[in-house]
Amino acid sequence: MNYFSVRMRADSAGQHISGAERIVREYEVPAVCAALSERALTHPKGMAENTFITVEALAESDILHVPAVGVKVEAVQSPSQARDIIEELLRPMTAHSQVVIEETFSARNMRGAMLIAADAGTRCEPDARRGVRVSHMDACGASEEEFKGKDAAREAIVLASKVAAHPDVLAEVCVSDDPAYTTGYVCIDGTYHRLPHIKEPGSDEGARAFIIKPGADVEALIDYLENRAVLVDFEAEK
Ligand code: WAQ
Ligand code: MG
Repeated sequence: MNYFSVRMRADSAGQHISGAERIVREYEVPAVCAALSERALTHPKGMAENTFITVEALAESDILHVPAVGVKVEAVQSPSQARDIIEELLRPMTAHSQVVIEETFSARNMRGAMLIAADAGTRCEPDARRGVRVSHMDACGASEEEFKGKDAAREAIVLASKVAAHPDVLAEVCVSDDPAYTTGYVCIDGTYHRLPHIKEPGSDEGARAFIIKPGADVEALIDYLENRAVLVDFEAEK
């Protein structure tokens, strides 16, 4: 049986509102399209004016399986404490952890993630306003039940697992752009460190940054992040 990649992106007046990516079986395609169009219409950032849904067949042989990252919940009481923990986690990977934090908390309305070189602390994605959108991934064997509505944490773990599986990514920092969603994470060394209270409720902060190994082939990395179909194995967790 074939798999299909289903991708949604939605905007209003040129501003990114929502996006989602799934890999599902043929019989799930109509329900997933319906759920994603509803998500764009009921998004906390506002009802999307334009929603684009793309459905593409995938050959099973094109799909790479990767393990899910482990999850550790950090004890965090405040945004300033969250920043201290991010700093501490990133320190072994880059001398520019403050730059990473500054960039991640000051970006707004990006569709994708920024790429930051660990050695230079500089941005290296071709379109700094858009960033790089990780796509073509899903949880392996995840039921519709588990994805009712938006399970932000589970989707984030899927994305972080695809990203972490590439040898040129050293770490990821994520802050949701949903003003009501104040839990973010740092993923490093195969562990997803959940950080409650990463931002104040009501804040429009929100972005992702991937910290990239010195000498990485950035073009090949972007091709993997955008186009490689990846299923994340959660079996071991259940
Ligand atoms: N690829 C790259 N960057 C993305 C993608 C993607 N597919 N989706 C979102 N981003 C970037 C973009 O800059 C957004 O502005 C930012 O991330 C935040 O996106 O364990 O919901 O969809 O509870 O708001 C974290 C869950 C949820 C923590 C993160 O991100 C937890 C979330 P959002
Ligand atoms: Mg969002």
